[in-house]
Amino acid sequence: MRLRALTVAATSAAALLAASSTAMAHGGPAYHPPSDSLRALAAKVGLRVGTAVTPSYLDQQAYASIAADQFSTVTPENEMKWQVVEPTRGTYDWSGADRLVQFAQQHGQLVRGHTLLWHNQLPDWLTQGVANGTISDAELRDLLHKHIVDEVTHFKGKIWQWDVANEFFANSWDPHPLPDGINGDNFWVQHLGEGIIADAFRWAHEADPHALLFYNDYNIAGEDGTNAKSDAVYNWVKKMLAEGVPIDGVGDQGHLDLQYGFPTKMRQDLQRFADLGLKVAITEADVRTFVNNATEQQPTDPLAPYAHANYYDEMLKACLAVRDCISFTVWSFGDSYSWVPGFFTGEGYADIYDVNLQPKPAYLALQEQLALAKGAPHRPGPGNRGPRH
Ligand code: 9MR
Repeated sequence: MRLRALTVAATSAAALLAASSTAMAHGGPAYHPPSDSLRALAAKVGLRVGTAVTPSYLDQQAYASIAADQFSTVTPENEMKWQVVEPTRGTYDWSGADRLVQFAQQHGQLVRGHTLLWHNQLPDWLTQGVANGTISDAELRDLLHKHIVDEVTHFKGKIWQWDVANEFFANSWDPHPLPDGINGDNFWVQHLGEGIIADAFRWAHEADPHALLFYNDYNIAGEDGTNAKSDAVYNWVKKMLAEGVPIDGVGDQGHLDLQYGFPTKMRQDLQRFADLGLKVAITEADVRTFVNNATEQQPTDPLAPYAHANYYDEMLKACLAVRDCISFTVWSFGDSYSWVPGFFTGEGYADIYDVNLQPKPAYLALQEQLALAKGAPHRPGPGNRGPRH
């Protein structure tokens, strides 16, 4: 009897250990979100639903609850950017990003790392040093290499997808595109040449061979009407893959604006990236429109909430229609936290929760669409692993 009890105890301890190590590999201890949450519904169709998070806001209970319950992946909105992680040359501050990674692990979430190589939010010491000639281009290259290796190494094993390179391609209004569509005015391209993008992927891959490495940009799923920027990224990424550059995915940011219409090529643009053997993702979804003021963010057009919900719905559908679209991330979830009012005069109402953190029609549209997608034959997911699993 005593022996049997001991055996049972030992067996259940072993089972517990196995269960917890499996859970750890998938992003931390088991967390049980509400069954009608976005993340629970998305799990059934092999999709992660994510949000940008500002780690310091996690002190606010309502914010933290939504972040934990609704989303299965998180992206630090600013806290992994070079300006934040190395404000003083040679002194790292990982505190904000570490806090979010820990939150993610506690809530069974995966992390999108954002972003290693971008022309914005660089530390002043770096841009000033380059401008006044005290940092040469050769030294700049060494500094970038160190930045990428140190950051990827710091978070090694904790990042699901890295946005390695961000926003390198020219828009129709940019004056100096290079022949392949890369923006000739880009800070990094000007100093180190466009080959620096491929190097960044190689360096990141060496530092964490298991992270999925993404190229991330906006207007690359037909949002510019002509599809020219999407074509340029498509041709470039195809060339990079042929050269053996370790690129695993392409992220379309998905910053939409009701005044420009819904980009009808989104699904096919995502699909052709996937057809190259890549993962795809919507990485920074939001839908802005004109509002009464930046505090209340009531749309000036009474029909805007319907169109707003519809754009989110269509964007999610474009992702769901592509089997290798693995995550759909919104760029903050509450209007009072959104970057939009600060960047676009007179616009707002961009997120899926309102300024009081109440779900908007867009939230309900996403919820309904995820519920409807359950069992879609082309999606991976529990009970429906599809031909490629
Ligand atoms: O949302 C971010 C905002 O808080 C920052 O002030 C801004 C600085 O440029 O960057 C915003 O995030 C951007 C992201 O990192 C890359 N794609 C565009 C996003 C919106 O500008």
